[in-house]
Amino acid sequence: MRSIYNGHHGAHAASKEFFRGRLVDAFEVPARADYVLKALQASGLGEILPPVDHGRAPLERVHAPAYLRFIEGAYAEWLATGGEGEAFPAVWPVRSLRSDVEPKSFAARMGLYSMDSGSPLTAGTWEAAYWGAQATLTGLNLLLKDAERSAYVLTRPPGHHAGADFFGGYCFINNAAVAAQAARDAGVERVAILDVDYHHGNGTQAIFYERADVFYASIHGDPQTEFPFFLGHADERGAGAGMGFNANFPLPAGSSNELWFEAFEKALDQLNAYAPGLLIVSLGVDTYGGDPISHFKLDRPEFRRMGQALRSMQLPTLFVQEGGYATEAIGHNVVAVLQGFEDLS
Ligand code: SP5
Ligand code: ZN
Repeated sequence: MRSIYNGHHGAHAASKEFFRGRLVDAFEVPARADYVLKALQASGLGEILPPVDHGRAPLERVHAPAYLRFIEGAYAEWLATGGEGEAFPAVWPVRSLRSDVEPKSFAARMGLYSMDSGSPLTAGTWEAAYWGAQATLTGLNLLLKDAERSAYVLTRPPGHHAGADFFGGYCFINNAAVAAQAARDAGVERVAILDVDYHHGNGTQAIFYERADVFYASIHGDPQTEFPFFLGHADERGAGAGMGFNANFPLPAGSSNELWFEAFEKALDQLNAYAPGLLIVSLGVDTYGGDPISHFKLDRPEFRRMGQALRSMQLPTLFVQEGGYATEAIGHNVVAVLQGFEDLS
């Protein structure tokens, strides 16, 4: 399996994030990808390629152009308005407030275009996120143009919490959604997205919620207690034409591996029944027992088993890196999934 490595990821380097009203050390750090790269190189899984630039158009198929322009210029605005260090929002247009008028105030636009205060925006956020999307499109092309069976996209910041016009949960551009839309635009009739990150991919779900051509399924910590809190319940099954093409499997924090795989198999069954032409895996490995911010218990053997089960779907499969915060272990966990998929030992 070949990989695409977003060599620009280090441009997005936050040192702190807000948690319980204080700045704590950031969890989503460049070392995450550095460790995965090291493990990939040692694994002998296959070539590691740089991204090809596909331009802005495929990003605008998913994200509002005004949102992308905002992210691109936000850090310069932050500095120009007297901001120092990493940029955070502090005010949001929640219920009864208007989000259809874009305010002039930078602070107000930070809120308009975000969902949390835990996702620092830095000088190189746009560069890293832009090239992450390009890396994902490059990986997709290995499947669509070169007819490869699978590819892995090593990138950060992650993507699945980012909506059409907001950032949050460490995510700015929704790489999996960009790839799914690009696959549709290239003629793939039905695209399946399977999100195995510990957190529900609220952005991905929302982007495709009313559509029948992209099926989103996710196994994640119950939003009653786990981020992103406000989406990811089992009764969210899609709307309008998309009814029946969204499947959530929330599990209580602390759930056993047995429960996790039970839900995972149910998700695979639903995706199989959908008969997709392509599978995109939002590959977060924050389901790892040693993850510092999550509460499932998977370990190497389970990650390998996950990869083996994904192979049994017999679909062209694009793995896109999402979360995973046990920095030194991430690489081994990712490689275990990919080796399971390749059925290598
Ligand atoms: C892509 C992804 O996995 N995003 C996750 C975003 C989670 N944001 C909330 C983090 C809360 C951090 N809690 C720290 C607890 C330390 N004891
Ligand atoms: Zn996560």
